[in-house]
Amino acid sequence: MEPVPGKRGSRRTRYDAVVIVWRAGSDRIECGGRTLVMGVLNVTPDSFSDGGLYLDHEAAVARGLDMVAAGADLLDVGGESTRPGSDPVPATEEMDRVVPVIKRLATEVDVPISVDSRKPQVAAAAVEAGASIVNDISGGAAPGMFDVVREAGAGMLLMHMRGEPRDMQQHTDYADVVADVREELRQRIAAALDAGIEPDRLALDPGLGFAKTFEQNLLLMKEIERFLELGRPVVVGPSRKSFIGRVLDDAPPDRRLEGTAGAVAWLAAHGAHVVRVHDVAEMVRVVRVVDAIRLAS
Ligand code: PMM
Repeated sequence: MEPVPGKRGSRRTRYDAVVIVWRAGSDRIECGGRTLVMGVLNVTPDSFSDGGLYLDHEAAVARGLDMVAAGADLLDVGGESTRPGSDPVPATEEMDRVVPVIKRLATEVDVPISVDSRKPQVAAAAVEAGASIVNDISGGAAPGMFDVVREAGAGMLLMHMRGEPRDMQQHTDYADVVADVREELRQRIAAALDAGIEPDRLALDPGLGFAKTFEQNLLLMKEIERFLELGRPVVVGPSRKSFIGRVLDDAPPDRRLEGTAGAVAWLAAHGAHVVRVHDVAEMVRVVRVVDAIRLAS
């Protein structure tokens, strides 16, 4: 059935019941039915909301298993904090953090695993260890990253960012944030296709909090439907981010659960295919209710 572009008030909207398959290794991830939940597993000492909790490999694997038991559809394993102002971690250290965890999880869970990394060496080692998706916050900027993805037949999540985590908050000058981020993502898709990656391996993320001001984060969420026009699965990561804290009178990361639920509910209701979250059990329950309403007929 053809979606009806932008027709408010009609029974069909431009986003419901349009299924897109995201291929990643031998995984086929169906996007466009119920909202999928990607659980965040940061094996880092310093991530903004869960840094230090899962640096120990056993604790990280246990957390991954818990998230799957709580209903995570995907797991995203990262070994480098990318909070604003953070410095890069050497590739060897990042690999030491994520590879053993991915290796263990890949044998113990059925859900696709992504590696959250900008480094081709880390991505290659992670895919070898059993990850089927490369989640790259730089949208594949590093030379060789697209080659790793193509050769492995991996899926790729292209996130929008400008600059580096160290200086990204100095690159928030947009004429029209939604149009500009969408256009810059379109260019990253074109670059990935030029490098020989198959189109159905790609998914997109507007990169909340990465080179975005408070208002820009809100606008990107408000207009999330416009990213669906790029024709690939849309992943969004609002979880515990500072714009939620700012709305809630400067609530710290551990007091942003309900705010995250509000953002997740909005995104699920407006067609985001995947939400990337820390609080999997709670957000699975949020999207189940939103989806029951959205998909009612
Ligand atoms: N946010 C963080 C890290 N990686 N990857 C994607 N695709 N989207 C995001 O919004 C995103 C990301 C920020 O840190 P966190 O791992 O603590 O959420």
